[in-house]
Amino acid sequence: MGFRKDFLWGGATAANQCEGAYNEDGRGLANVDLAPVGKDRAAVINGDMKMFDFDDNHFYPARDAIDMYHRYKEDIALFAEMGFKTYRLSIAWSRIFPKGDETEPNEAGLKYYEDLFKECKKYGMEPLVTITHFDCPMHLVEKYGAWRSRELVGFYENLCHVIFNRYKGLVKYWLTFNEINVLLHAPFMGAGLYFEEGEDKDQVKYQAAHHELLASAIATKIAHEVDPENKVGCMLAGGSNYAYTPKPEDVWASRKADRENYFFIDVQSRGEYPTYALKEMERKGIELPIQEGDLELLKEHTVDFVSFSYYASRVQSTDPEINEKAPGNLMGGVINPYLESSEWGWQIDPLGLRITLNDLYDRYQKPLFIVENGLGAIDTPDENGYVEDDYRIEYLAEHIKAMKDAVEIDGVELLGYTTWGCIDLVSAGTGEMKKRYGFIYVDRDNDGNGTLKRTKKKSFDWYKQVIASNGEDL
Ligand code: P53
Repeated sequence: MGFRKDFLWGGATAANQCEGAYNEDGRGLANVDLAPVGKDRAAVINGDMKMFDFDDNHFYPARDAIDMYHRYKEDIALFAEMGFKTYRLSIAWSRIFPKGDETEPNEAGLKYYEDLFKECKKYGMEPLVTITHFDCPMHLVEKYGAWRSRELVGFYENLCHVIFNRYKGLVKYWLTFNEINVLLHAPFMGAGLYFEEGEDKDQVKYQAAHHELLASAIATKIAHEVDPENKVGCMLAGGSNYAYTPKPEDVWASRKADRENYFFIDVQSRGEYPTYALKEMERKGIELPIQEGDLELLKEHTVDFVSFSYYASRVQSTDPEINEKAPGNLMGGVINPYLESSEWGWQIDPLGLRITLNDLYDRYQKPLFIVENGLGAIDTPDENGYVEDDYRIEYLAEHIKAMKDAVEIDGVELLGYTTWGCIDLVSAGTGEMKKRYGFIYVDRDNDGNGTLKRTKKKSFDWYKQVIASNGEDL
């Protein structure tokens, strides 16, 4: 009983939230570099405020982030000390193709990740690589309008050819697009989409979605051709929806909210556009730019496993009186009166993780992988820089128990679990440093001050013991 012997315990990061070195070794500028911390961030990541270059009135935290670009050896050594079996990270597209549409890759960028993967392997850690974690080279944004253009499919295909060949034997687990459904909710961050005045936003988003889905299928195809050992997953911003009451209208609203998310995964995992979505698009006058051969590609190259992030469940209500929105919840929904919230208002629901695992397993019948989960909290180090983060330990322990129930009691097939932000990093939603998820504290604040020194938190030793006991000792 318990977790499988080869269960992949580990942690997760994304290039733009930890690497920094935004203009070193030939790296090109990307959309994610241009999301400032503070009040304008939401408008920028939504594609409503044009931010195609840096200005003096904003602070851009991704530029330097936690400087992992230069410190990855130290950081990976710490992950290894915790006993990580896997480390989820993302490739910065613009390190490999600085503009995105070149034919020849940038060797310095390729070499960087090769060294990093070798460093992981040195400790027996399996890299789990997100090909795009919200990033898109700015040149592709400016010249082609990012994923609204079909040409992006070809540029992404080139990227895949290059990385699958170069990292053959070093990387086996791949994710095509991080939280692909975020495209609908934060389109500039999710897919580089900035909207011109008068544009039909829904049309642009679903058109971009088709291109990403196609690119994902092509990536899966190439990955399998280059190395049959490769395993490719899709990645959903997960968290099942609940009905606020048993009123059928509320139940229906929650089902519809689930489907809006499943839309992408339905295509990536089942290989077909679901009828409910096609009908909805027809009603809204949205046209998918489907060309000959597209549907066959989607059908033939479905993913090997389904991965997702889980922070909270969501609640839908149709009662106009129940309108207090759950804060920080990109996907909308109202507050669940039965749950506690984090300092950022994200509601804490461990059982919701078991529910989400079951929903996804019932729907797709493919192995699952939880690739993000964790608590963003304010940490206060003592005079030695030590953080006693019992709140984080409690959050993670409860969620691990729930996932264990899903495995042991419900029989869900689960490949692994990587906690989000295993080392403190820049928040995607807010751009803050003080929203911390890590087992390792990084001395840096929201304005970019600090020594960047790494210090183990209390949760560091705790997670080490969780991994050593294969999830028994919580
Ligand atoms: P932060 C919400 C908003 C933005 C990105 O989020 C999100 C979510 C959660 O659904 O997705 C993931 O940093 C994302 C990570 C991100 C993490 O959630 O806003 O894949 O890049 O850091 C946590 O607290």
